Amino acid sequence: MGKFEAFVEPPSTDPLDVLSRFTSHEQLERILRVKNKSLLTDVAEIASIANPSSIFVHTGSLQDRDYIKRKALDGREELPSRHSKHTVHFDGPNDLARDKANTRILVPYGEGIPLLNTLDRESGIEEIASLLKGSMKGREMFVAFYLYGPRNSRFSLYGVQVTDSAYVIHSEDILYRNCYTEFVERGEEIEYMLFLHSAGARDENGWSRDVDKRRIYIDLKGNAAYSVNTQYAGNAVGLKKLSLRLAVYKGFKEGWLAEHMFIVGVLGPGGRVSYMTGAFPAGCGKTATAMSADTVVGDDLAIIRNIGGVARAVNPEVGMFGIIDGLNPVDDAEIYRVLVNPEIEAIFSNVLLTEDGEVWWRGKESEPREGVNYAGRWKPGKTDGRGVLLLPSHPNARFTVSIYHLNKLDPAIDDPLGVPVSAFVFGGRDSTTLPLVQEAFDWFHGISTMGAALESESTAAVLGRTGEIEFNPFAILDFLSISPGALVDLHFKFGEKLDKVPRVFSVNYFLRGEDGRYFSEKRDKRVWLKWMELRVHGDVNALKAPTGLLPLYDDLQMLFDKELGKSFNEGLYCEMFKLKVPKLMSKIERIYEIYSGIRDTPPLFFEILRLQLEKLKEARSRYGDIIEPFKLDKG
Ligand code: SPV
Ligand code: MN
Repeated sequence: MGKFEAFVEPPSTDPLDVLSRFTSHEQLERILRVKNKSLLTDVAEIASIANPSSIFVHTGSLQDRDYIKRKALDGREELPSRHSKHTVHFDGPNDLARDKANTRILVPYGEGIPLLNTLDRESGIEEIASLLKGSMKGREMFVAFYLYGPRNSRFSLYGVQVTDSAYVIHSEDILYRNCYTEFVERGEEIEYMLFLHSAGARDENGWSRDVDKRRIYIDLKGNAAYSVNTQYAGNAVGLKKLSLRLAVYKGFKEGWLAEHMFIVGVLGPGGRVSYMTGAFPAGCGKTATAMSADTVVGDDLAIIRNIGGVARAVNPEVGMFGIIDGLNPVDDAEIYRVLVNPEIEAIFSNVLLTEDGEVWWRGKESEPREGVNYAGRWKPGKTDGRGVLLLPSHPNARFTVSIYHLNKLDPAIDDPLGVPVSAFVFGGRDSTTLPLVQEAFDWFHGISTMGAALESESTAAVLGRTGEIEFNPFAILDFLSISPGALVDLHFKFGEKLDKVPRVFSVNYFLRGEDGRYFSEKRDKRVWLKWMELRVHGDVNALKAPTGLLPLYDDLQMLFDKELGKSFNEGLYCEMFKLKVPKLMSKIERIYEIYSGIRDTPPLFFEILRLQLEKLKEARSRYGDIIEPFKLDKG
């Protein structure tokens, strides 16, 4: 009995009979080597409903990888560029980002999850089955197997992707480790996440035509996700963010963390390495922060478990799907070098592809020339229907490359036990309120006032308006499958059981002055990381603010000089670290109010927030509304 059994007509017979209708002898052999009955049933049911012309089973071999790339080009899902290893993919003008409104968690009838977009499971599956009906007619259906984590690791999960898009599989070939072999060797024992995707009907450009019927449903009970009428990777690549929701749910049941976090190593005195994980909403400098560290384990996702009392993290991915807009050779030297190397395989999405085959994005040294982009033909000066200038390359344009090309790749990338985490960092896009960096008083204070209280202005990574301040706990609200209250509780309990509890920090690169100018430059990220590293080891002192511990001016001055050869004046320090008490109080009040409506929030969380408010009130009566950092005592 598969997930779609009720929708197969005539009712499914033996999956083998069904599969043999869609497969050549060779492909049938490949799938039959995977001895997992429920998987065969799922694939057979999907094929009966979607009716592809054939099925291709990806074994992970080089030939199969080449076949997928060729299919992506033949089907014009990817366009060639001047360099044979660089291809360009366009999602279509109405499919350029994650679709929050149509992404839902399927739950039992009558149930809901606070703040999440849910739908009753039966209706959701029925809707997907009807949208899927005949959707792969005339197209090949690909079945591919990927690991979500290192090989031979207790952290890792397994995913099976079924899709009619060669671009989706090509992306996954870059982003994840293939595990067909593991499925052949131990198929029956493997518990897998199933990802079903169809781009649906396509228009003359190859873009999904029925984006109004775009649906992304996450089926917790079935350990599956379904996505139709879309191509944008955040909606379509199952192992990316659809898997994250399934992992969050599994982690919640089993007591570990699936996070929207980078994992980096920061070098400290004497050559020590301190690993940090950092949660930032999309478009808030997460990849850039990762690249500014000394070593990189991951730039987007982390699975963190308690191993012998230590929080250890692995990156479930081996590639990056990062924002390319603005990447330039000065601020982003590490990744820029990879992206302009013609020998490195890369997919560029929603950039400008010029007539002479150059891939152009904002940040390239050349000027953009005529070509095609996310909205069709483009030339300098082109406007949209309302007279607004069309950007040559989209703000959510992205690159897909393997992480193994980074010079800074951490040697532990494939370690089944991951790396020990000594700091959790939370960052958002907040122009007005939080100081540049601060350290929490302890785990519970940090989880409550930094992780659970994260707010950030919306960006182009999600369809809809940008620049609006949004509640985004742990920078993972878009990828949650449990209540934010339960997530706080999970973090509390996770920390409680550790012998070595990570320190918690918040950063805010986006703080601006009244003239709208950012106080912090892109390359300053390195200084904030280095300060945190010194704090982890108790090497520098800090100022005790009511909301946390702040850096001393002298320490930052030393780090700016040492890391960037840059002077750092006291006036700027004051702007970055002065506390605006009324704004900080309103933030805590807003957060308190939100969680008051979430029943499973632990009582300790409210206690911490009340205490935080008390401290802010006391400070206000002592110092007034604005507190200059120089007035604070050392902590
Ligand atoms: C994000 O939006 O957080 C991303 C890209 O990392 S996506 O795959 O769209 O989620
Ligand atoms: Mn992300």
